[in-house]
Amino acid sequence: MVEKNRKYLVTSALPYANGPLHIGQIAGAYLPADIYVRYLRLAGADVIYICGSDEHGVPITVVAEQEGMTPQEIADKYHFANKRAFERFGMSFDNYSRTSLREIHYPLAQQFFTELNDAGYIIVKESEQLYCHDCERFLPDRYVSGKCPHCGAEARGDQCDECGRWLAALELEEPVCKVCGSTPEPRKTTHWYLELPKFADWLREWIGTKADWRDNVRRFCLGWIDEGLEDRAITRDITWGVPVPLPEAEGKVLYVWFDAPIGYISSTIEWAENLGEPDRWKDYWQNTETKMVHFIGKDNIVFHAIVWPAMLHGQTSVEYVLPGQIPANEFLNLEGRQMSTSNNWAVWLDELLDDFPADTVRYALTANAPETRDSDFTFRDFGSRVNDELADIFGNFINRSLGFIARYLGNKVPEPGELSAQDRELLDYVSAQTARVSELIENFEMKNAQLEVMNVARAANKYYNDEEPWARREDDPARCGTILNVCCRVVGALSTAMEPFTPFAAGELRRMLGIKEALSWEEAPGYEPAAGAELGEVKILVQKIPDEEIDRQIEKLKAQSALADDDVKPEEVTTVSEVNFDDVTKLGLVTAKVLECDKVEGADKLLVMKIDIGGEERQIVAGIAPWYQPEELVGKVIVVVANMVPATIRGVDSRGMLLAASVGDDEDVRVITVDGDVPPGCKVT
Ligand code: B3M
Ligand code: ZN
Repeated sequence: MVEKNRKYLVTSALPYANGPLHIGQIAGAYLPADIYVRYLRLAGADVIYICGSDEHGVPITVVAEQEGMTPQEIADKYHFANKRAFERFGMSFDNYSRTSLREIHYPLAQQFFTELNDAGYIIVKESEQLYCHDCERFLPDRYVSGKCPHCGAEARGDQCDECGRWLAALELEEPVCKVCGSTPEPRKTTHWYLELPKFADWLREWIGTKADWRDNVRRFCLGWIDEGLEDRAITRDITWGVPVPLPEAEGKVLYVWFDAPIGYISSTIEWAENLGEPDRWKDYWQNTETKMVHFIGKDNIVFHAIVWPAMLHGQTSVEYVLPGQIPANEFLNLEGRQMSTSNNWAVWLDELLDDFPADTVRYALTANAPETRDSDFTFRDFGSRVNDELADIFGNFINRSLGFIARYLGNKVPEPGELSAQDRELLDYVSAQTARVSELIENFEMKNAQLEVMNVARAANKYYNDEEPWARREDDPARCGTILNVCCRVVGALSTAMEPFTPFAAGELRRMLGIKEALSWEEAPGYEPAAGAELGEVKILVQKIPDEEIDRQIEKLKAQSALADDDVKPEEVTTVSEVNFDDVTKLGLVTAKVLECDKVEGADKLLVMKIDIGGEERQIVAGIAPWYQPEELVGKVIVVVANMVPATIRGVDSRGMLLAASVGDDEDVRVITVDGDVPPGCKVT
């Protein structure tokens, strides 16, 4: 239930102003937040929705160097472009600011630093940083790439996208300067470090109270704290950013992840100033009763759930509100592969909106939202979501019911007679669904929420079919009028229920019904239009997308991408149905050590191996001979399904199955091995 005497402060991650927005970002941190906020407003909550561009640090300077512009020019270019794209998409920010806002953001970020420093949470250390001799400069963050020391994936100097860890450039294995390609070397420099270990106990206790956080966020944080928090450098040797407010730190700026979240506050201050009530921001930020909700993608969890709360907690002059919820979404893939801006394997929001109405994009992204696991956007799925669901179910109901009134009933809301059991059943369902949708949205289940709203439109279509108003028009006009009156009520309810998801269509519904101000969440299900009121002109609500248009989009994506044609096989994307935790544990996955391995005579694909699964020896057969010599596997710790039904393969007994990754169409097959020194027989989940 929305708490009406409480303030809500909702944010979406501040996107870097270093490139256009793609739909993966939108599905993760923006659209779900906009749904939440639009709902809260309709439900009567006191809510502000804050965002802005993240304009500092290496993410900006790297692109500036690539494009031969100054960092400020890059920030200007993408700040305004992204702001505009968000507007076209129907994002309803109360304020969209930027962190290069000198008058507000700089002093506030510096104050955060100073207070933490004065309170003894910051320590200055001389340490080695990577330095490029050819470029004659230090290489912070994204100026370096190399291998992640934790998972071995190719990582940037600030973070590993693969395992989500926050890294220091110096930790990378085989580092390379991204500017000139040479190998950088460590050199001494001085930096200021946030002493995270001092917050560990407090953080553990605080996160312990967050029983309602999503599992992925809680587990990730507690894991991080248990691994042991480290001091983290919060200054950098570059010139673009907020200067470190210490005379001895000349030439250094605050690390972008230090100043970025403070941007949430400075954006709120700007909002208050624009309102002419400059202190109004304090009602939200300096109020521990505020419910603060940060929508982010999963790669930003550590900064929002660990570093940022520590920064807020460490302030001494005021008590700030702490994050109440951090709905972190998983990633959206594209046509079966990871979205990649460097390979141009991405769909840019602005370009998509040139070709399709915002509501269709919003609908399809929510229907396929990466809420609890990664999901996949495909253009075919986009087409069928729009055509078979949004147009055929929602659009169709509106069109046929209001169209009927326009054609046969003088385009006026008909007089209702006594309501039948069927009428009441439908209207009760609308009420019950409205309540259900509230619950889902408040639980950040936007995908299910949208599905339940669509179920209202489904039920309304069925009602319309069953009641057959067209068949009663001549011999029972009163009943016909009642049916259409009931339909108008449902259209009214939908004009509010659809508002968070498809705000443009919702506005159209209001226009057709002559509703000036959106109906509140509370009043919408009981909406009764005034009989005799004239309706607006009925227009088709959702245009279908022709197949050729979908083909064109797929071709365009292939053509723009730097990937080889063969790598792009959109039609072959396999989608798997969702499983729950129990399904996974049923598998009986354990680690196993390969003791012996041999070819199977007369079967050129098979290898037979003796494995140790923890005090028990087993024989298994695996079809991996084309890709492995037997001796390569001996001694490796692999993962097997230990509870496979026993089988005899080419006359050889097999009691288990090993896991392997198939690259391409079995062009290569790689056996899954275990990172680190793990004994056989460990449970794998
Ligand atoms: N700019 C990373 C990102 O755009 C970063 C978020 C800042 S939120 C305070 O994903
Ligand atoms: Zn990693």
